[in-house]
Amino acid sequence: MIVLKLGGSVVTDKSSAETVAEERLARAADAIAAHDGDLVLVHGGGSFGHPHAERHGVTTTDGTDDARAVVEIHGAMKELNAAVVRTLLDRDVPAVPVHPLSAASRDDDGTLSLSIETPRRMLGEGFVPVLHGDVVAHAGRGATILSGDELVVALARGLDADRVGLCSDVPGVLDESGEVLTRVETFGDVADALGGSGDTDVTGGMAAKVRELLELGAPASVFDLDGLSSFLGGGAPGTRIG
Ligand code: IP8
Repeated sequence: MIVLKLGGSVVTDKSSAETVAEERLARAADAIAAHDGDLVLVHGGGSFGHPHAERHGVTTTDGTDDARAVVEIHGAMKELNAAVVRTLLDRDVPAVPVHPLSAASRDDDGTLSLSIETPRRMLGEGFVPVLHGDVVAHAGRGATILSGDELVVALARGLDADRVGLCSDVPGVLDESGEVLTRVETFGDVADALGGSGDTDVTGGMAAKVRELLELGAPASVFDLDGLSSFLGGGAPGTRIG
C-alpha cells in the first residue's frame, strides 16, 4: 500500500488566493488513475489553508479558540479537497474525502491521534481515501494546524505502508548547489541546505518534511510531478529519504 501526498504547490497556485492548479492537478490525477493498487492520498493546503491560518495566527503550535477561524480554515481546505476528489472521480479513481478535523486531534504535548480505522476500512472496501492538512482540536490550545506531512507519517505507520511518496514542486531534496540528492539518511546530511519555504507555509517547508520522513520505517521519496508516474510504477525518482 502506498501513501502519497500531493503538496499544496502541486494542487494549488500558491501565488494566487484559493486557486486550484487545474492543469497540474489533472496531470497528477492522470498518473493516479493509471496506477493499480491500494493508495491513500493526502494533499496540502497551498493557497487555500495557509493564508487563512496565517491571518488568524494559527500554526502547528499556536492555537485559536475562535470557532469562526477554525471553520474558515477548515472550509477552505474542504473546498480544495472537493476539487481534488472531483478530479479523481472524473477519471474513475474511487476517491472519497476524509476530513481530519472530524477524525483527528492533538493531546497537550502535540501528539497526534488519528482514527485509522476509517481509512483502513475505506481501503478494504476498494476506496481511495483522500485526506488533507487541516485544523484540529489541540488540548489546552483550542485548535492548531495539522500538516499533510504529519498525516502522511501517521497514515504510513497506522496502515503499515510499503512506500511513501511526497510529490511537490521540487524534483527532490536539493543540496546547497541546487542538485537533487539521491539519498538522505540523517537530518545532519541536509540541515545546512534546507531553508524554509519561500511562500506562506505555516507548517515548515522541506526541513519539516525531511524530519518527519526520517522517523518512518517505510521507504519515502520526494519528487515532482515529472516523477509521479515513475514512483507509482515502483521507481525511485527524486530523493529517497531514510
Ligand atoms: O500544506 C497545512 O497542510 P500542509 C494545511 O500539508 C493548513 O502543511 C490548513 C494550513
